[in-house]
Amino acid sequence: MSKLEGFPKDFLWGAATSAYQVEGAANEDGKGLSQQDVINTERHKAYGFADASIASDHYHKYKEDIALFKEMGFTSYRFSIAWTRIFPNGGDEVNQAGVDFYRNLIKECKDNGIEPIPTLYHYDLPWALVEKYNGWLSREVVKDFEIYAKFIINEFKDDIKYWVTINEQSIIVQYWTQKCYVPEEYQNQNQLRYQINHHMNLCQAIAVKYAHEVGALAGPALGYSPIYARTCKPEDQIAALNANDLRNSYYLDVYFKGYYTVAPLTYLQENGLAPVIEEGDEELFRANISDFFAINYYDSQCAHACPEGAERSWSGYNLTGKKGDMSGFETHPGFYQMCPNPELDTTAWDWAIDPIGLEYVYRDLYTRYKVPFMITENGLGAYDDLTEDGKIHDDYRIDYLRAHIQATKRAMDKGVEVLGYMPWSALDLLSTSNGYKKRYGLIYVDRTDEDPKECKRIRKDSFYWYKKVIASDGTDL
Ligand code: BGP
Repeated sequence: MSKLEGFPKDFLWGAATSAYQVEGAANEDGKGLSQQDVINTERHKAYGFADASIASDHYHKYKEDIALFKEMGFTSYRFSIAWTRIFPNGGDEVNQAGVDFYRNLIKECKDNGIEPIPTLYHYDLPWALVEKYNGWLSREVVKDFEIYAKFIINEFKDDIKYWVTINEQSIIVQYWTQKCYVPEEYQNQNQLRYQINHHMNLCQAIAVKYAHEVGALAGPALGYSPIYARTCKPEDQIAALNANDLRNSYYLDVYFKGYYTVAPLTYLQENGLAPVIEEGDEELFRANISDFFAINYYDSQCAHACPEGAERSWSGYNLTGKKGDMSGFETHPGFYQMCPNPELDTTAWDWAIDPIGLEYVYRDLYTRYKVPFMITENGLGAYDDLTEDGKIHDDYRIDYLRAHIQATKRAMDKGVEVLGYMPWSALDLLSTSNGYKKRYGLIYVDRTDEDPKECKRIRKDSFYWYKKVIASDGTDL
């Protein structure tokens, strides 16, 4: 087979955002509070990060933003729908203004030749459901999600071809109190991490079912990092396999094969961490297999063997943006321990930079699952400086994106099916872990954590670069 010259003509070039991180207008037009409105006000403010009330003001500026996307040549835009705009309190009482907002957003995309790719759920559960039954901790959430998913998929059945179901379940398990509101009395019950994930698996299968009923395609977005062994010692290789099984395959096997991967499930059972699975749950998974895999790729990870006697711990954070300030590494005694990779450079927040890791992911997963991929996140979180003459010279971001586009091309040249590339993020937005200090956008949003100012949009150097990339079908990198 001859190598593709550029990317295919119908390749979906674009970028991504999520509702609570970009929209703002948190209390406008009938929107209900989401758990992220509360988490960001209560906890993140303590670190000096902005909350979600204004964010990047996309709610009011979406037309201006889509005009900028068109200028870059986007043919796709991945955004998420805020459940609380549609059903402010969960349940079934529709807020028409919320439906209208997304109808207008979708129309604006289509009028500008941009394929709208919505995510159903990106961390922002209605707060009313947390108050009612502790949100994701309870299986009751599945009924509310079903009402929401069925409604919205039907509402936009004529406009949406690809539905991204749930964003980053594996990251939710890792960082459960940041991504879900977990009342303090439950925060030491780690089995609940996997129970929440099980409830999400049921929701994601239900979303796939409704998407299929209207002839659309659906797939999950998972934060996916390949895991290397720290050394070639057999003990470290097994540890890396264990980590890969628990942090990656445990999710993908449910989405694409309809069952939980046996080794990690056994490990969870032996350690009192396994979810309660009811009769019929796995049948639901098997009846509703996803069509594509939406990959959120930022970094690769590394693991080594871990003695039985070690203390269990979960993934740490770097809240300062100073290299080496990571608060800890996930440790599962007798199974694996995560660690930095001595071979790779990192971002200021300790995320390993590894474009070859993306090529590895494509190749490995295409061999194992043979489904099409789309990149729904990929990007470099960095401090950006606005120069006195109003420019952002983000050559570091261009280098990062270029290398990952090249990795995508190498995988496609080996026959891997990739539908599109939507890096994180279209414009600067509220980072889930670091407010506005850490930026990802192709478009600069002129605000700080402390001062939202006017949220003026400024084209970064990466904006002009990406425009050229798209115009040349990915040949002018
Ligand atoms: C992913 C999320 C996004 C996004 C990104 C960067 O996990 O899906 O919502 O924010 O990571 O992470 P952060 O904002 O923590 O830097």
